[in-house]
Amino acid sequence: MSTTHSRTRRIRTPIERPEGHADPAALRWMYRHMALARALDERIWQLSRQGLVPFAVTGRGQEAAQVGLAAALRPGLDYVYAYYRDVALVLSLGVTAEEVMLAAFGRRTDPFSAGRQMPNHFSHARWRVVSGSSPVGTQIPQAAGTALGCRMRGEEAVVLVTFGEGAASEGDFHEGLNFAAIHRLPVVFACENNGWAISVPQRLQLAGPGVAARAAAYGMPGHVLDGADPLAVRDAALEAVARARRGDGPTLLELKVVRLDPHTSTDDDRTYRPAAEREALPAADPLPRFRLGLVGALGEAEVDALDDAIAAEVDAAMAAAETAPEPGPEDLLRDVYAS
Ligand SMILES: Cc1ncc(C[n+]2csc(CCOP(=O)(O)OP(=O)(O)O)c2C)c(N)n1
Repeated sequence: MSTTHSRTRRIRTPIERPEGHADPAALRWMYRHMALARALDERIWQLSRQGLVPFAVTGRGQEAAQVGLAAALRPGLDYVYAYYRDVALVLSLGVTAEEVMLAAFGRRTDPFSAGRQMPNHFSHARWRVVSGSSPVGTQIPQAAGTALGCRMRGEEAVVLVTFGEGAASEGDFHEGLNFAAIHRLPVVFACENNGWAISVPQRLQLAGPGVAARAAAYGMPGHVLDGADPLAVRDAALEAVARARRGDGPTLLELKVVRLDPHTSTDDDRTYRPAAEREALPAADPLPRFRLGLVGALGEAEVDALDDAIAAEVDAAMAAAETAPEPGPEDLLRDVYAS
């Protein structure tokens, strides 16, 4: 399948195509963003426990699925509606560790919202990460609308929108998918299904076989994927993106992932998550598994060096964010109203 377009050839997709699964540069790129997201999440969680940042929500366990999605996009040309667990996704697009830290600390130079939004409400004009709202699922019809806008303007962009399986129970899900399918809009709907919506397990969220099974009713392809396998996710996302760019319409992907942490830093999942499930989480963690494969491809020394560089990057990001200025009253309405 070819996804190269003459009009956009100057844009380099993070993972050059066509290429084999074992391409070391692609594996290294994936690991770097998975591990950087993990290290950032863990540091921000610690900072929340120390009272230095107000709140933390992590994507731990979902990183592999996210780098797989990002690998199929053209950063800066395609639009992305990321949700609050998508640290690895936005880092893979070009957002920096420092920018994520600035948002965690709520600083004026936080590019997502100048310190006015909750952490992980990603928004970045350069990388076309579109501002989202906290009500879950609202991004889904917005993504369909953006795709319609792209078509009306003659832009070749594809829109990726991510959300949890809990958000897929909102009416917004139906409206967004139905509209996008009818108008064959270039959208990739990606449900990162971690089995929980705060304390609500999947069995109390949906009675059918899963989220992707609904795709047939909308008249679009739906695929269930192992979200711990970034290469499988990338390949499915490439197919979905190619279909969207051809004008054949949207695709629904359901990526089975795990949520390694409580819902947020203000949640205690021991109150509702069975002990057996919590104990089984480390074995389902995609990161050590992927690291093992990378050591096989690159050697231990190179992967260790990569880990060291990531740790240093997180230290530097934290130091820069800690000393960055707070927003002031004059920032309150910045970018809120058109002048
Ligand atoms: C419309 C709406 N209802 C409830 C909430 C409170 N809330 C925030 S996150 C969340 C869970 C969403 O679960 P899911 O979509 O599965 O994503 P996950 O957090 O598991 O990744 C809920 C209920 C909200 N933000 N918006």
